[in-house]
Amino acid sequence: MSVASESAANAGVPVVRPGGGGGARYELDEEALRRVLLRPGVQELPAVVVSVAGAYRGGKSFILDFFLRYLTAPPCSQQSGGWLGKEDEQLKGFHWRGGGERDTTGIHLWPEPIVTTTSNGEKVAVLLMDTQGTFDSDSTIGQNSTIFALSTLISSVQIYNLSGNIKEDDLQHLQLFTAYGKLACEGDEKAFQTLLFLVRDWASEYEHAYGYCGGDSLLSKRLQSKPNQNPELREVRDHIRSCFDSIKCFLMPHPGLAVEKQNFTGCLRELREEFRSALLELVPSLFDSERLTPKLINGERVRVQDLFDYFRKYVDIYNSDEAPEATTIYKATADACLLAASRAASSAYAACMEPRINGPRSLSRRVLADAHAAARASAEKVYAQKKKLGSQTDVQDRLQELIKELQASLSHYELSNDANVRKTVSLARKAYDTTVSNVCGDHAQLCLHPDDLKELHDKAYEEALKVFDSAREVYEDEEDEQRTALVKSLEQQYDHLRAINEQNNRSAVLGARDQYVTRMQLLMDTGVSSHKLQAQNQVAKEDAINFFAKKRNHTSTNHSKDPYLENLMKEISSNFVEYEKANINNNQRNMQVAESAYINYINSERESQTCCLHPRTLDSLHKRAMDAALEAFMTNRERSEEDNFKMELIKESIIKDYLLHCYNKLEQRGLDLVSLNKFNNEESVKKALNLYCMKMDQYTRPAVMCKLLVPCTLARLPSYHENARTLAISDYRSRRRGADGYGDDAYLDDLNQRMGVACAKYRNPAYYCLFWLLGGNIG
Ligand SMILES: Nc1nc2c(ncn2[C@@H]2O[C@H](COP(=O)(O)OP(=O)(O)O)[C@@H](O)[C@H]2O)c(=O)[nH]1
Ligand SMILES: [Mg+2]
Repeated sequence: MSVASESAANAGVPVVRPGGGGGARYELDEEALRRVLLRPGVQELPAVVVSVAGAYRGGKSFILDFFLRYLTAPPCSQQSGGWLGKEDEQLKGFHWRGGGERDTTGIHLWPEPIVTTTSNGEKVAVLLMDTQGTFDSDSTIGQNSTIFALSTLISSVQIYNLSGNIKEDDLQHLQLFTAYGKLACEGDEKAFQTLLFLVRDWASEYEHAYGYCGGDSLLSKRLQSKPNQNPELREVRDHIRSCFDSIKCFLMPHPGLAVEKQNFTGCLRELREEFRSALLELVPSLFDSERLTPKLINGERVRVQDLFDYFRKYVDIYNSDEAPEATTIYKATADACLLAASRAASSAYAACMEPRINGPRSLSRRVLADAHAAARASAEKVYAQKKKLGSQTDVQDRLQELIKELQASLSHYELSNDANVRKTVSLARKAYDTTVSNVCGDHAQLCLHPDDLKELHDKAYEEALKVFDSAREVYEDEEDEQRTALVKSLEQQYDHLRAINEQNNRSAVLGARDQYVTRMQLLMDTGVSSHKLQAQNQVAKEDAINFFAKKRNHTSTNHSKDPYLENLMKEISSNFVEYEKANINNNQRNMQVAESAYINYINSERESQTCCLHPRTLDSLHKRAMDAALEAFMTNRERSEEDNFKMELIKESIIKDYLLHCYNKLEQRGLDLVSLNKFNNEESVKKALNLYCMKMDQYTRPAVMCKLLVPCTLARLPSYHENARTLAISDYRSRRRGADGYGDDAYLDDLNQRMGVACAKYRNPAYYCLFWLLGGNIG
């Protein structure tokens, strides 16, 4: 083993730098590269290229210098471990004390390839590569991707120097670098050879031991891809595995507190024992003659001088317009990564919203707004927690996009919620209608007492709101406009039902009144007794009430006041007043008929106004005329009645009621006849008495004329009296009508008595003397 003569340099040679001159993206320092690679005696040898890549101040140069110590140590000390150096020997080689300053990012090569021999005696040249990048902005990530990709393409062992642990973003960066590296590869074979995760300052030795042993177990845990794993994470792992032939991991302990001191020289005594042991395990694993890994491209060993061409080729590719800007790739990856984060956030949002929207209850405006706010907050949290590539601007922009998408989702959920509200409202309205239908299936037939309708509405309203409230989520202090609208529509429905109810109640009243009228009309062809009319009124009224009650829906309860029933009663009362008037008219007509019959009868029996009758004859005539009148009165009634027995009763009642009056009238007329008859009889008595007196005067005239004849006249006076009396009685009788077979006749007695009195005058001589005294003849 030998070290090239120009080993005086104590720093790596920068061969590739980002942002080179002449518009190229990357600058290849061909001169420097030639100086390293095209050395006689070395350029022909197969190359073993070990690269250490990672973030700034990660201890890369420091560890590279131990690689140098090993490679430059004599074989015996390589085997004994003496290669680690003396306890106080300062560590030299790649410049490792960065302090506050930062080395330019890019690829640095150790100026002299180190020639060594493999176990089968073949000479190979080992090239040490220091690749440093920063990951603090889009552009540097873009550039670093290229630098890292280049170093991975060129090296046979890529050591990914990480601090503390293999973190998720370390894997994501690696995915990006390797994806970019793959761009420059041809064929389907694995693009890269060996990857070694070198985890510095490993602190969880109890969990995973230092060295390869713990490294392997940590690695298998980190690179494990599980079926139920987030697809995004699984993809990163699958990709990394697909890129490398071999992947290993080594856990380095912390070197010790001395590294933090300003005067730290890197000499052995300043390093922890664990760190030293780890070096003794790590470094030979890379450079031991048994384990050297020559660089292969397409299965062919690559010579040192070939690397020059590869460097040029790869840099050209990344500088050409065909290759996408690393930034673009990075951006694409970052975008995909941001998209994945935003998808996860959207899913979180949906996971919060779906159960609320698809739940059994529709949400009020405020509840929905709050649900959205909460879901959005959890989405934003998920987004924030996701590992993301990309600049702060990209992260923020994607977040704004996400918020817009969530807002759009909200509109979608609002529509669903609206549909739910409509369903809720329709269920509530149905509950209202069903409650009403329980009382009256066909709402058009609704006929209830207004109080019952109000009660029914209240119950239906309560049912409807119960249904609505149970399917609605709303804050206690919130005014729910959907509920307000429902309440309004239920009130309108009530108004509608009230109108139907009013109409039906009115037509029930009309129907009932017609029922009453029909029944009452039966009595209106003829006059009936008031009692009968009252009885009929009662029956017709009950009929009407029953009719009205039947029209009412069966749950109608009894109320002390029923406006419609009251209306019906009023109608019936006013109708009854009319019927009473009509009945009086009918009866009066009947009475007139009866009266006419009476008069006709009397007139047919009596010859003239002046005829006088014996009072008993008159009485009997009156009774017969009365019968004729009654007959006429009753005949009229009988025509309209059907039941004989009932007819009899009616007759009775008629006599009792109207004929009492009628009788009186007829009696009055009878009485008039009596006084007329009395007058006629008295006149007849007077006329007969006059005739008697006239006759007696004739008989007594001679005695008046001559005193001498007085005694003779007085002697004949009884016979004169008898003759005159017979004449007078005959005259009296000639004026009488009808049968005269009555033994007693007061008028005749009166006539006889008055003729007796008159006769006494003629018996008195003074009667004659008076004439004489007066000196003359009376005749
Ligand atoms: N904590 C810690 N520090 C280290 C380790 N190795 C080296 N250092 C210190 O880290 C600093 C940077 O080292 P350097 O090799 O220049 O880092 P580079 O920028 O990655 O090349 C130096 O001061 C080293 O002493 C290590 O394994 N752990
Ligand atoms: Mg360094």
